[in-house]
Amino acid sequence: MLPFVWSDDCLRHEPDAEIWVGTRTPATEVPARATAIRETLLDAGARVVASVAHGDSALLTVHDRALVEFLRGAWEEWAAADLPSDRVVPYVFARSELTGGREPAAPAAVWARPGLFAYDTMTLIGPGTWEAARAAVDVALTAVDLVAEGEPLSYACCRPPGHHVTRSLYGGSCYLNNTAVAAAELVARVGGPVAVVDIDAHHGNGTQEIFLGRGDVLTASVHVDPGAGWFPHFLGFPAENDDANLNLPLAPGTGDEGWLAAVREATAFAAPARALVVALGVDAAAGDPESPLEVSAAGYREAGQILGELQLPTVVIQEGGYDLTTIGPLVLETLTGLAR
Ligand code: SP5
Ligand code: ZN
Repeated sequence: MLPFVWSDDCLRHEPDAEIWVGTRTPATEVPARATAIRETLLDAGARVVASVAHGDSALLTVHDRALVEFLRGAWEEWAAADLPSDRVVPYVFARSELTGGREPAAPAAVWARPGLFAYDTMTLIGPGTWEAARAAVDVALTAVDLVAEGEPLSYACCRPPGHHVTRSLYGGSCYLNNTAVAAAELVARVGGPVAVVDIDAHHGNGTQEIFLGRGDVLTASVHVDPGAGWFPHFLGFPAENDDANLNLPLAPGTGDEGWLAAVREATAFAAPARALVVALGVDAAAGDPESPLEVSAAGYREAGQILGELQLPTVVIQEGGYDLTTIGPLVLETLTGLAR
């Protein structure tokens, strides 16, 4: 039976809202996503493995210490400042061009600090955000442990997601890059190269940036074309491709056939690897409120099969997927395909 790793602490992040075009809109990355997946997997007979606490060493191989320490203390510092917002949200951004590439000064105002680390206004921090984000890293590392100890396949049922976080910046509903931590740890445990195949509907820009030029982690991402107006907007194009990175942007409305062809291409790119990380977002599915890719449940099962044919030790990390009625079944379909 497939082992899936779980921590109740992943439920502690309740963003409540996203600030989008200056407006407070309801949060899409909610705790019920994880509980819905958990219910479906338990009903299907999967085996739950309790997450084990890990130190920060793997985390600090992929993220700057300054980002980690900011996230660790951000809510406490914000709450103590008695501000009129109940979530940490940036209002100024320390763009490197603003300071001519020099290090920006450490701002005296608490409300200016998020602008050193955030790249959007959608990714709010509140009580429990740090605990959940850090717990998600532990879930991912526990899933790596299972595979390093001989399981052919493990699944990290974690949130908040991570693939949009770069070495030093958070955004896209993500705080710590669980997928990147898992890939880096697999390199250390199994040996490189390790491949990340990201089938979330959005480009895995953070993972791409973290492993750029490293050579020991291959990154491939299948996603809705940012050039058609989709997050992360500035990245995810074929122009970023090289020997170790493959972007496969797809037009809105692509559907199973085109999406699976791209998944096959990404999988072939991953073939030289000794271990595989699947960044599993199920937001490419038809009916998902956050993407227009129109993939079916059968498509997700086939994607799992295609990835499974690599016959590599495989760690699956949960990324996006926002339709609460289908998120569990879509994850189960993918894992079932992978396990065949
Ligand atoms: C991990 C993941 O799937 N992150 C996706 C983040 C992209 N969110 C983009 C949201 C763009 C505007 N949303 C409008 C608000 C509707 N609720
Ligand atoms: Zn996504």
